[in-house]
Amino acid sequence: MSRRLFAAPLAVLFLAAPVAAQAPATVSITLSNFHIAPAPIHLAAGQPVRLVFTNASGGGHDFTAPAFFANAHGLAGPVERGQVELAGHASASVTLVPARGTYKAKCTHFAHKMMGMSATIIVD
Ligand SMILES: [Cu+2]
Repeated sequence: MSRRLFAAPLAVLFLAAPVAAQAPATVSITLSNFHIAPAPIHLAAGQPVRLVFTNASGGGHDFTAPAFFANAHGLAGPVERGQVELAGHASASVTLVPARGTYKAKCTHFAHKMMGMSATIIVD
């Protein structure tokens, strides 16, 4: 058997490894009574990112941004109908590649947006 047959698959593994090992940047988003931080949420277009949502309060909140999640690629995590639901003191992690644009985010629990739970997501 020639050496060339072994060399080709090894070269592919070698080239693929650095890309696979590259972890996405982490951006922390905190929900509390009655605030979403940071505001605005600033992300880089086309760059994979891990969003870590933390509910700092005892009551439930959600992070609702249907257009933001619908336009993103490679979404992985507990997003249902454009929404991440967080019970008191819960956290959740969502990985995605955001698409360029400006999006609105809010909490849809009764009157929470009115009390301050909204944010703008700027992807550029
Ligand atoms: Cu809320």
